Amino acid sequence: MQHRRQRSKVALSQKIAIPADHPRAKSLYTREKLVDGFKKGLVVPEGLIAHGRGEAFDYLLGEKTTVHARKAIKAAAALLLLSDHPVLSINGNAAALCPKEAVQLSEVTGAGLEVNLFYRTEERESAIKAELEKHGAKKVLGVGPRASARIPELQSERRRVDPEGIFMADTVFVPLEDGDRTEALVKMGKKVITVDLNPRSRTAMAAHITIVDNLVRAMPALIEQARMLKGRDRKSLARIVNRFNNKKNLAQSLKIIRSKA
Ligand code: PTJ
Repeated sequence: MQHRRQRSKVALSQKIAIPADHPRAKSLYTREKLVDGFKKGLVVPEGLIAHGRGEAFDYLLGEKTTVHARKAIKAAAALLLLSDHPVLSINGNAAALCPKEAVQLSEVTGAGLEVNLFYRTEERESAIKAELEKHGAKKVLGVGPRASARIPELQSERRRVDPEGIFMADTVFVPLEDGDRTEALVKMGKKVITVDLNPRSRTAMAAHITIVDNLVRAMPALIEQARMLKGRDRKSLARIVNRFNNKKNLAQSLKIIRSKA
């Protein structure tokens, strides 16, 4: 197992292999994935900065999935399963950090996969689509002329969405998102789930369910929860969602961060 991990690290970084027993090995490995994604044209330089900001919060959270994040993950899995037309919105960082998990989550929950970029270029759209397809995606929405619908009152490139995807979705999963679009999606009447290490970001506060956790830990946990909850009746799933209080959950995550800062 260790041997396999070492090998993949070497493959990711042409510079040096990260020693598996390094105290910050996981964090360094995640960085390498992003740098690799940057070199492949998936991630923008700004995405590297955004990740650094996330790392600071993660450090204060103890770099582990908290009990509060677990509650949010359970509620998010239940909501995705309850939704008629859920869509996972994939940006550059998400494509670099967890392409396989994005495809798996879409398969377990029946959610669509849509490329949506703040720094949108045709090259990046195609590179992200290809990355998702490499990991098994059969249909990728929001690329090229498909992104023909517009989110009202939004000026950034994130406004361009697929009429068969985010535009008609009842629930949108938006990891590492900017506040403007989250607020616009909520205004459109959609349920919004996010993963954001900053519990004070506008996205974290505007979403219905915010998972305050690192995307690289949250995604596998979300897939596991969705697998466990799949098959439960709608009443039981709705109870899980209704019991979740995002405001309270964010306050609890913030309390942990404050206690360490
Ligand atoms: O690929 P594009 O063009 O769509 O651009 C993507 C970025 C990430 C550059 C863009 O969405 C952006 O600028 O994001 P922000 O506004 O910096 O927000 C990113 C949020 O995600 C911040 O609150 C970070 O703390 C948080 N974050 C960063 N890395 C992670 C994270 N949250 C969870 N897991 C992470 N790995």
